[in-house]
Amino acid sequence: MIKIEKISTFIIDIPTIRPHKLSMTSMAIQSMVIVRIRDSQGLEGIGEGTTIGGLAYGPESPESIKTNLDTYFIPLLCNKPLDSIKELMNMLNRSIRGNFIAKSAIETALLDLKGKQLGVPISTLLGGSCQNHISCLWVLASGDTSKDIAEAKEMLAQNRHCNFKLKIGANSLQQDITHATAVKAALGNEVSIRVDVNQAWNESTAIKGMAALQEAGIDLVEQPTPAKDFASLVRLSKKFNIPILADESILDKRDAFLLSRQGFSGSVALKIAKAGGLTAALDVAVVCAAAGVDVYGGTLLEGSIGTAAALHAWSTIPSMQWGTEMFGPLLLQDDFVKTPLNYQNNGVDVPTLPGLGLEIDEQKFTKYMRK
Ligand code: MUC
Ligand code: MG
Repeated sequence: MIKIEKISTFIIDIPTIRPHKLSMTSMAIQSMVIVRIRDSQGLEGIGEGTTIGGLAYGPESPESIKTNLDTYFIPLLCNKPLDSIKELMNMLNRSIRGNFIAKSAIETALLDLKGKQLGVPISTLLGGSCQNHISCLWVLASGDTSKDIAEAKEMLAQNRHCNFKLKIGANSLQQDITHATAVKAALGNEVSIRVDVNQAWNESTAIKGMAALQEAGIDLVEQPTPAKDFASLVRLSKKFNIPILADESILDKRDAFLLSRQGFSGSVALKIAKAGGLTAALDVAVVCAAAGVDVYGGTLLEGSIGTAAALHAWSTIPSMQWGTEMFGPLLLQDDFVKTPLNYQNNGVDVPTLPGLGLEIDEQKFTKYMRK
């Protein structure tokens, strides 16, 4: 019987190509927790647990993810048979509350390992891919309108991305509206522009903001109000034609059920990190499909490992009406996988090699490892 022999965790710090400004923080570096699981045959699975801005985005930080993995997860997993990933994840979910990002890192590494054992990509383990190339937008968040416009024009010229998301909510409403209107006017009607407020508005600000964004031709408003304020999302989704994308509000399938039952008519951002893994994120997609709610492939700005894991999951969803934002690796100055993901033609290819389809470059890994 093949067993889990050893699990190691690392924090990898890589600088971003430019400051990335969100409503709650500005990022100059991304810190990724990497999990390496070795089985009794000597094969290795890798996983990633990553968040944004330390504790600025949510209750897990890179340091807490690593500590909790080392202290609580690893003793539960070591020496366990690798027959059923579902049973291992059920065992973790029974013993450990929350810690969704850490759980996502573990499930990714287990799936990578199982895929390598069987010689199939993770998408096959999840039932099979419906698409091998997935659309991917770019997030403009330099904090400067003219820089954002120049960046978008370069992406359009290279055919690298044709849709954009603006990070707003850190400035006054008037400044944000002026910014979004200017970007939309400069890029034109062919280009889809969405905004992410990251919970920064209350409902009355959101009413003013959404009216102005709708007028400016913005296509989608992500998480305008606080995560727990389901009632405002429902009211706003009924009041405006411009659709709302629920992000921080929806962690798991129960959130998706409760929000849609209250009459929410927008869309939902899926993230493997929010849900606690690939299968849990796909469960959210199933609830959304049953409720007639569109889905979108979201990121917590993971590097190549977390991004590839999500791509395998999203590839099994028959249709993602809003595409994805799996651009995380492109925001980093360097990578520590031997062959990075292939971004082309306004999207990214789903890897096809066994497991995640990625291999660690050990020299780079050591270079960026937090000592
Ligand atoms: C979020 O809230 O959507 C995704 C892209 C980005 O720039 O930040 C994230 C998080
Ligand atoms: Mg968001």
